[in-house]
Amino acid sequence: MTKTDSIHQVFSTLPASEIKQVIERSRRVLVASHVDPDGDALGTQLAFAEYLKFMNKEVVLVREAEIPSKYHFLPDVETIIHIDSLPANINIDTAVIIDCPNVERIGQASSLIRDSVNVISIDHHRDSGDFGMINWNVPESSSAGEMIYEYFLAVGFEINKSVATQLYTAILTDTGRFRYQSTLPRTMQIAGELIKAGAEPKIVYDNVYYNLSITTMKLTARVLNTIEFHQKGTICLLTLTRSMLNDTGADMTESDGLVDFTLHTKGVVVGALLKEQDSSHTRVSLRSRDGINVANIAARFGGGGHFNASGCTIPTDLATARKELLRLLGEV
Ligand SMILES: [Mn+2]
Repeated sequence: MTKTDSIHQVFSTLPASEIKQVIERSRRVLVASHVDPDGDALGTQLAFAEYLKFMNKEVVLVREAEIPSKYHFLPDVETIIHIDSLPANINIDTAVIIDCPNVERIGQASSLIRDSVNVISIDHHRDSGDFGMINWNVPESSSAGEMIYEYFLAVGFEINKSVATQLYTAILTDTGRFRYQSTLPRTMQIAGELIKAGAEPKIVYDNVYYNLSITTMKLTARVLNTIEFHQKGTICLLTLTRSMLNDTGADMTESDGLVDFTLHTKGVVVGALLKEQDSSHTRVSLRSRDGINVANIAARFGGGGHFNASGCTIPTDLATARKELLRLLGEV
């Protein structure tokens, strides 16, 4: 398959008229995505809701966690209501589930899906299951955002500035800022069309990536200050201690993404961030490139993940965990 073939892949499997027919027959539609929402989940949920409103449908958007503040700029994000605030007897007849390989991923909202509900699944995960009456899955697609764009194009839904912003955010974040291999010519064409329709790249980018809190930046500075290189500069280690959290006022969630700094250096093929949980637990996040499998390393400590990104917990204090990890990495 050449890179330009992906568009055919998406279109050849797109059940646009089937999806549209189910929606036309519906009265009240739930649009759900995975718990711990990311840009792709939130952007596509909101964009699809706009389309449903255009189709004169009642829309139910739910969440069970807080929406990360970097996504608060998304148009209409406040229309996603907490599951506890939903009327108890709300009856939906259709559920559109986006970016989820199985129905459990939507969390508590799955309790709204009774047997009579028509389920439409739109997803791009490799391990996606057929749990709906319509299952549209394109693992080659960069993002659910890209798939929703193709659907809107197929049914002739005109994209306004809000929808363009929502879908652009979905694609930008799920491609790692247009960096992952899933970024194909078609991905960039769609991004271009979304800019034409009103998405503002700088505004989206600044909100998502250049909007960190002072505590996060202070924690980043402290963690970067611990940088070590081993094995002739092929291994990079970063360390986060409990006292760094105390000193900066940051919490552990603010360490998200710090491990990625380990691969910023030329020559480094394995990176690890060691996070002190307590005196007998150390959390380790691992990253790799050049065909090195860090899922194996995480598995040695009962963890798991992907070939190039994994994690585990070592049941020792920080100093011992560091030694154990370096010994194992020395054998790679
Ligand atoms: Mn996604």
